[in-house]
Amino acid sequence: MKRFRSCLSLFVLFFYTVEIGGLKCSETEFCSYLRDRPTADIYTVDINSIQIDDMGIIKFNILARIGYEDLEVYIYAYKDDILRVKIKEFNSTRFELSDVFAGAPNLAGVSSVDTEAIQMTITTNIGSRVVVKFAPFSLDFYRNEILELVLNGERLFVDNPQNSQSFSVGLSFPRSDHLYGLHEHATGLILRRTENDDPYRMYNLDHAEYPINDTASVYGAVPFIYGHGPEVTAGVFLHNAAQQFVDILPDQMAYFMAEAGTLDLFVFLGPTPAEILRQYLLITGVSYMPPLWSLGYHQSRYSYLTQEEVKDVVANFDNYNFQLDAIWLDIDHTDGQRYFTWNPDTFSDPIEMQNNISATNRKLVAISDPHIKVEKGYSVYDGALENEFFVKNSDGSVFEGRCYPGASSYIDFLNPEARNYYGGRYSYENFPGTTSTLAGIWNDMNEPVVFDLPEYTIPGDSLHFRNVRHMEMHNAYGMLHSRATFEGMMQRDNRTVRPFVLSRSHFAGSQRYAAIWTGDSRSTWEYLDISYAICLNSNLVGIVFCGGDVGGYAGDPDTELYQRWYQAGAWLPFFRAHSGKATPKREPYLFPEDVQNVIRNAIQQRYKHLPVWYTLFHEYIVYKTPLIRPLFFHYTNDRNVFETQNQILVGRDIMVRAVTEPGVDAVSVYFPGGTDEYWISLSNFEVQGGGTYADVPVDINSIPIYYRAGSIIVRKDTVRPSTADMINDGHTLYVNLAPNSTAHGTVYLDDTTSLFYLDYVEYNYLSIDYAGGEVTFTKIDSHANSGQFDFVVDLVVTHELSEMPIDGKPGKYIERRYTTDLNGNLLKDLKFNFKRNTKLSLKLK
Ligand code: NBV
Repeated sequence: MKRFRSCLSLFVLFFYTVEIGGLKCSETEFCSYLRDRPTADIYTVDINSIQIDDMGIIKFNILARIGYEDLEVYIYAYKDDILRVKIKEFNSTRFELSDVFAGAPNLAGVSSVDTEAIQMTITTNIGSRVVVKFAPFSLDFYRNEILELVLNGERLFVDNPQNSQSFSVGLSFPRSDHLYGLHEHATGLILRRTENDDPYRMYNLDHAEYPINDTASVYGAVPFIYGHGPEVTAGVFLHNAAQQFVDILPDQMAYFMAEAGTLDLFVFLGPTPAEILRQYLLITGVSYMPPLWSLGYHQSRYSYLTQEEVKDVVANFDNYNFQLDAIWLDIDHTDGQRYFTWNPDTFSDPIEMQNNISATNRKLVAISDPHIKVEKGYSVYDGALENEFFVKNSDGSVFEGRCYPGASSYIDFLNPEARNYYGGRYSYENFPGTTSTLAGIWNDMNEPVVFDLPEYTIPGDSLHFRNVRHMEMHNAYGMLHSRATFEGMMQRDNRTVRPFVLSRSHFAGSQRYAAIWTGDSRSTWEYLDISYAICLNSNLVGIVFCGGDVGGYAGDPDTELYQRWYQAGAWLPFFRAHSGKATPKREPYLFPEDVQNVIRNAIQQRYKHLPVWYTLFHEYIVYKTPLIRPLFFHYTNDRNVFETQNQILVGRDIMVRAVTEPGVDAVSVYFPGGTDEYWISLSNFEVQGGGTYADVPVDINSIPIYYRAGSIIVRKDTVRPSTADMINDGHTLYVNLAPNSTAHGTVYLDDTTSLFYLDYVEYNYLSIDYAGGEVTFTKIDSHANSGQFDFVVDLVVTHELSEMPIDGKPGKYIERRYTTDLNGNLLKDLKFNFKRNTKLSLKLK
């Protein structure tokens, strides 16, 4: 049997990258049962059971038809137009997740409950209403008299004919044109109808070279969905980490079918996409500021095989003048895939290698997967075994499955002590050969992957902490892995340095700990294109630090695709080139000079806009706005943009049109906004008006980028090898005047690496406003200790509309450059200090 197993795993390994597909609904018991079930009104409200406690939590029972089980319903009204509905059996034994919450949501209370013969109307203290229909049972959610969401009683099934704890619920969004969210899938920005297809699957799996346009699950799952129409946006989060399938049905209905866990729904009443995301992030949290270096360019490969090769790659980036912030180590740096060790032959002096990297101002990121080699004497294994920190089989023995190191056990990240133990492995003492230059960790294979088992993952009946079955928490495993890593790295440096973690598997709440990437793509145009849609969606569900492997993971991109990938990748939040084992080497300096130039420019564009990315991160943390945004996020009532996915907004003011099609000499661009919105092209002096389309000529040297008129874009234009080399550089302000000759922007500054911005409020956040030849800087957070963060401006560039676009003909703008103020002082000598000042201004000459 043993021999058969290992042959099997070799076979599995061989087909590993192409074979993993995942089950269809019809191949899983719970989904085929729930999906084919005819609608039925099973429940009526027991009017005598209605109770409201002191906190304003409403509870009542719903009585089932004969043959079904009665249930209890809880309704909570939270501040900020958030409602919550929990439905479960009396004395429910269902698993209730808790690790997703960033903090306890604040109850808002209820101002009135009006009970009539057929329904009860709950009015919350903030004015939203829930109408509970008694017979048959259903729930209607209103904000400002607009019916935004309906929980359909006829699609509510919480009975357990197979004793499986599965359940289903139908939610419709009556005011929506489209549904969005349910990250992560490769079907594009909008969720498509599935009644003639397979439902969207939410089950984290290693899905290498995932088919595009398929509703199969990929690596992450965030069961959060938006319904958006011109008038209003509503959102729902199913707070449940078990496997789910979701059908998208007529009338904008999402029919959730879950394998296990509790039916626990958060309802967000918006009314805008920005409000929906803010409401969701109030519950699930946001990240710390990332270290600035992590927003730079990353170079990776499976694998850089020796310490010499690593040093050589970094040296070549300098020799060929490519900017770079981090070099990555894939699994081959370890001693036989024993994480927290080094291969003694190929990485014999890791400290010297890190010192060498550090001397160039770069960082190192190393991979660390959750499978732990079964081997007595391997200290990570021994410690976890002794403390019972591994996932167990249903009979209580330690679970073992095959992964890269051979027989492996899996850390039980649901157990806080196991997380602590694992996190502690990252200390300098427990991970010998590491220095602070190893500033980031990459958590891969954390769906988690087990090679020799069905669906390449841990069986559902395996046991976690407190006997929670794996099936109940499966989708949260990777999130908890990255949490352990993040907390371990934070501890390693005694909370003096911001850690950076990249995680492949992710779930609601992952944004607090890790960046994500779009996994094992292929080097084809379709995968470049879909990386935009996937990252737009991840931004919509709050996991904002997202990117794709630049160049594609598997295969060998032709030079056109390769260049386009760099140009597009530079505008996604996480910017890393990575490639698979079998691919030819493709570091940018290996290409002919003309290709190098294009790539160099794309990377430089990224570095020039780093103040924009950094400020956006601060604004994400404070205002809960995503870094990149689909156009409908701001142009909420323009139906032309509801499906746009290769054209994105970076923040509010930069619009990027990725070129994701080969051989084109023009691409179609839509300019959103009303007649008072104008878009200023960065590649020529043209201006386009809101609400128009244009075929914009492109060549290989750049992609269409626009600044919004009325914005101030803060850049650092001096080209330096890495972000650390740019710290003392002054800024360039690009002042894009609106027709009324004003413009506005913001900038955030701090020390770029520590937590002093949080612990000692040491940062500077400025509003920058232009009017009448004068730029005014105003401190936004008056309480911040901003004394050490002088704002230095080397150059001001104004873009002034000189000819308005008419009848599809682009307008023109004039560019002026200012290096001195009105008194003839060089701008770069003026340092705007905010120790005592809250407002300073600069008059331009
Ligand atoms: O660690 C090797 C690879 C990694 O390069 C890739 O980015 C991951 O998505 N990893 C998957 C393991 C499986 C490779 C076939």
